[in-house]
Amino acid sequence: MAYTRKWNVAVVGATGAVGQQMVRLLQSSAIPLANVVLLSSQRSAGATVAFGDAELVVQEATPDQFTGIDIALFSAGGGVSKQLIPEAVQRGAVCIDNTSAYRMERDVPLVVPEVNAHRIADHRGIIANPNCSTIQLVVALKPIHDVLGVRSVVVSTYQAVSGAGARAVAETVRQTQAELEGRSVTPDVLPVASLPIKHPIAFNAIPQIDVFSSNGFTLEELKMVNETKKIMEEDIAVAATCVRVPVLNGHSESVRITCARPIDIDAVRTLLAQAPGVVVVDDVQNQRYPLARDASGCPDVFVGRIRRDLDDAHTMHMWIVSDNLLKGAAFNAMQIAEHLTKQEGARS
Ligand code: NAP
Ligand code: 3JM
Repeated sequence: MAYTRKWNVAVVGATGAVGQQMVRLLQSSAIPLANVVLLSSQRSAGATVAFGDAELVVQEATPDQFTGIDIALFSAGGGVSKQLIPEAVQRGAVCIDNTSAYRMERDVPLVVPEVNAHRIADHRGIIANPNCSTIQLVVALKPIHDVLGVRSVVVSTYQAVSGAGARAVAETVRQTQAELEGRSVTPDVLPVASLPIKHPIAFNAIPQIDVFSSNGFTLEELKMVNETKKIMEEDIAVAATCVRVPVLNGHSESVRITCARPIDIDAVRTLLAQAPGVVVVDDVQNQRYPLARDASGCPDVFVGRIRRDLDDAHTMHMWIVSDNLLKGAAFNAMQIAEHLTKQEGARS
C-alpha cells in the first residue's frame, strides 16, 4: 500500500524510559513524517533531543500542543493520559496510549498487531497498548490457541526494573554498587514509587508490582488477567504472579498452559517457530533458551523450555522472554501507528 500523505506526530513522555524508545523507533519508522513534537512535564521542557539531522526542543505537554497533531503516542502515566487524551482527541488526534487508563473501556481497541490488528479500524480516537507482560504472553498464546484451544494459563513473571521507569533503573544500579561496597542503602522507588513502604531490589526478588487489590492480587497481575481475556477470549482462565527482579531490561515469564485438545510438543514448537513476532530458542542439549540479556534490544518475543506436563497430556510449560520497553511498549505502539497510517492513508 503506497502512502499518500505525511503525518504530524506527538510523543507525550518523550524523555522517559518508554518515550525515548518511541523517539528512536519513530526516526527509522516507515511513517512519512511532517512534524514531530516531543512533550514532557515542565521539568524537562527546554531539553534538546537529536532527531535525524534535527535537534528537537522538548516542550511542556498542554492541550494546545495537540492542535494539528494526527497521531499522539502517550507514555507519561495514567493520570496524564486521563487528563490530556480527551483534549488531544477533541483536537482531531488519534491517541495510542501506553498506560492502563483506557485499556478496559469497551469502545477502546486493545491491540497487539500479531493477535488482533483488525481491531485498529474500530477506534474512536483512542487505541490502547496492553501492559508489557500481557503483550509477550498473548503473542505466544495466539498461535497455540488457534490450533489447540487454550483453556487456562498460569503465569509467573520475572520483570525487569526498566518497566518501572528510569528512576527504578538508576536505583537498582546505585543500590547494587552500594551493597558491593558494604554501604547501607535506603530504597526509595520500588516496589511502588507512590507508596511509603519500600524494599531493596538489589540481590532481591519483590512479589509486588503496582498496588494490591482487595482480592489479594496486585493490579499488575489483574492487568494480565483482564487484558489477556479482552484481547483473546473472555473464557480463558488466567492466574498471574508478578515479581520484580534485579534485571535491568527484559521481562521473563514461566507459563503453564492447558488446552482443550491434547498436546504434541514438536507440533507446538513448529507452530511457534512459524508465528509472526515469535523466535523459538529451544535447544536444551546445548543449554540454549531465551535470556533477558539476549532479548534486550530486540523487537521479538522469544520462547523456549517448551515441554509437556508430566501428568496432564493437555498441559505444557514454557519460558517467554521479551524486551519490555520494545515489544512490551514502544515497538508495539509503533506497529499500531504504522497499521493506522496505512489504513487511513488508504482511505484518503
Ligand atoms: P519514566 O521513565 O518515569 O518517564 C515518565 C515520562 O512522563 C517522562 O517523559 C516525564 O517527563 C513524563 N511526565 C511525567 N509527568 C508528566 C506530566 N504531568 N505531563 C507530561 N509528561 C509527564 O516512565 P516510563 O517507564 O517511560 O513509563 C511512562 C508510562 O508509560 C508509565 O507510567 C506507564 O503508564 C506506561 N508504561 C507502559 C508500559 C507498557 O507495558 N505498555 C510499560 C512501561 C510504562 P519529565 O522528564 O519531564 O519528568
Ligand atoms: C506500567 O503512573 C501511572 O499511572 C503509571 C503506572 C504504570 C502502568 C500503568 O498502569 O499505566 C507503570 C508501569 C504501567 C502499565 O503498562 O500498565
